[in-house]
Amino acid sequence: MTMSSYESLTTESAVSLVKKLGLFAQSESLSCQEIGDGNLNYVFHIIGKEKSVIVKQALPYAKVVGESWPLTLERADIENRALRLQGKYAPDYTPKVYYSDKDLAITIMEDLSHLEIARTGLINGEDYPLIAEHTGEFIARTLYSTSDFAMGPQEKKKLQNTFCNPELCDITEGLVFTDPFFDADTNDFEEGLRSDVEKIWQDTALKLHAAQLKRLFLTSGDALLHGDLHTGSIFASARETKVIDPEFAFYGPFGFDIAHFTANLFMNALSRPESRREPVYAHIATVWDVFNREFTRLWKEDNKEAFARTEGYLKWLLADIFEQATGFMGLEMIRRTIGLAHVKDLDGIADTETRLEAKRRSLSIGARFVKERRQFSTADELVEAFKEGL
Ligand code: SR1
Ligand code: MG
Repeated sequence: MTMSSYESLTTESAVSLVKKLGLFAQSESLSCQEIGDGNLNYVFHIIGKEKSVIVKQALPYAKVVGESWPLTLERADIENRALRLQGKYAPDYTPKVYYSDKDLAITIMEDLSHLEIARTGLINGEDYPLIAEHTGEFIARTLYSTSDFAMGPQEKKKLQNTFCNPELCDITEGLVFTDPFFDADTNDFEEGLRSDVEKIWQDTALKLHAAQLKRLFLTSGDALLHGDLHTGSIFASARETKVIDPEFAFYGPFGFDIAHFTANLFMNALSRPESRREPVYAHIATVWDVFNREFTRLWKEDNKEAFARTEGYLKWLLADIFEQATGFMGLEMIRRTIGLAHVKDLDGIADTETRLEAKRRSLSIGARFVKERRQFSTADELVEAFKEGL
């Protein structure tokens, strides 16, 4: 079915649509609720007698700001195509797509409501013992499989051309890489942090590092990234992990996705009492171990690069990915603290002084990761530096 023009769905029209598509019988009584709590989209949860689905629709503006921030509907198509590719390379960790419509900007997919958004669970004290292993496999497989090494440069460039995503990249370039370092209108921070924030605006060395990392984001095209892999983009349980929402997908630097996952884990650690932080630290070590192991396995199994067996090449590449990821991780911690889009882990700390202290730690540790990224070479060293910064 194609519709020539966009219309935003309501709970009623979402139900009509899934019936019209034959996903449910016309006569079936369905319940439908809009459950989207992200920054950009509508998410309808439709439940029938024997099955349920999710209908996700992109809005022509950023929900987090309102209609004054228009946003391309093209992102729904990017998300749908990214989900299908991620489903090919990491099927265990990707929701199934049943239907998509470019004009309506919708994707109808597997209902994951038996799982919980990992950010919510982590805030409520869940540890999700397999989340880091699964996410490490997801990142290594999706990145390696869409890189020059797996696809060869010609095929990769053809795919890269179809994932340009300029508007969503512009959001990241502004909100993550630029605005927090200037007195920009998009910034949003508590008055109690003003002197810490002004220090960032005056920190020329930090700004130079941010500029270098931004350039890497602007110019590298290593692999098809998820592009927004924070803990709110993961559904989890004790046994299962599903990575959702790849609307920011584009060809970017290898280190970006793992950086966002680990930054959001560190910010969750800041929200926990000391006695509950170890499982989060263990996730940071595990995701790096698994990423390195899986990337190495795929590299050795199938590689189109003539230099693949050249002594030292893989080792150098993994070290380079770690260095850039450490910098991206620090930038994500800074922007989630003082930029437009915050995290509930920090904002949800009820006591004002404790919350401000946690946010100060997020800024100072984040800045250290950015500036000293070349000095770290293992996840354990990152955890040690984090502890030193507490
Ligand atoms: C206007 S969108 C704000 C943030 O939400 C998304 O999840 C991305 O992280 C983006 O930076
Ligand atoms: Mg999202």
